[in-house]
Amino acid sequence: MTNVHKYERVAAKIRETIDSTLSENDALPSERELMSIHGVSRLTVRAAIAKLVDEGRVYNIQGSGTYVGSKGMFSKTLKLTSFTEDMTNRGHVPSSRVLQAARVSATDAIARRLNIPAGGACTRLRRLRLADDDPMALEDVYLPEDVLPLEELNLGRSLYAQLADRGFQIHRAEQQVRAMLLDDESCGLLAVPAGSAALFIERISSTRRGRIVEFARTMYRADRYSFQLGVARENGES
Ligand code: 16G
Repeated sequence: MTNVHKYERVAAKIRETIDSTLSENDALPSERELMSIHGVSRLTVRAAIAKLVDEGRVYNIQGSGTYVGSKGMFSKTLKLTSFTEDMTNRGHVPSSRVLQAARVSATDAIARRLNIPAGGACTRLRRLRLADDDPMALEDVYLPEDVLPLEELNLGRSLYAQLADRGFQIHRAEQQVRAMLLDDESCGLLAVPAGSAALFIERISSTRRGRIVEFARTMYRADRYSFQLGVARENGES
């Protein structure tokens, strides 16, 4: 059996333990204990934990250990992923309700972000994004028309998969994260009480060659999403 299968098997066992016996913020057994419980190497334990961190199931505190994350919460990491990938990695079924798909002229603000002339043609796609039929996020995406014209947009398919097929594999993104109050319409769509807050992420994504291919604004339900990021001191600081 290869290592890949082994760490996934260990991750599945740890998931079962979390679901059946542990609560939020409880500590997982130490690395050494997990090695002996599952009869695997440190490397395999680390790979299993890394997978669970990615899934938002657990979080690490350096020098202390690994702890159970909030149940029912999705933790977004710094990995560049699509909604479809995020949800499938966590074992949920993603779907979307299309609220708008249109050809629009870029306002100054949108044009600046996409690095196209003001008034330039864009494809706009607004979707309610769901996991297992539960509303999770409201997403409004603008793409330069030559990247993905409306006539070629497949509304039922992952946007990133379509971009990759067209040779626009997303390589990096600039993101801004902030809190935002949702208006009544958005609260209705997301099935949250009026006046609820959202975790708001703006993303400008580009290809390896530096071509900007999307400007996306996503409002995540604040009761279901957190944002996980590692921070470190610059070299030389203590
Ligand atoms: C994510 C991206 C969004 C992208 C979408 C594509 C963030 C903050 N945003 O929601 O920029 O347009 O995925 O999803 O992660 P899709 O490939 O499932 O259609």
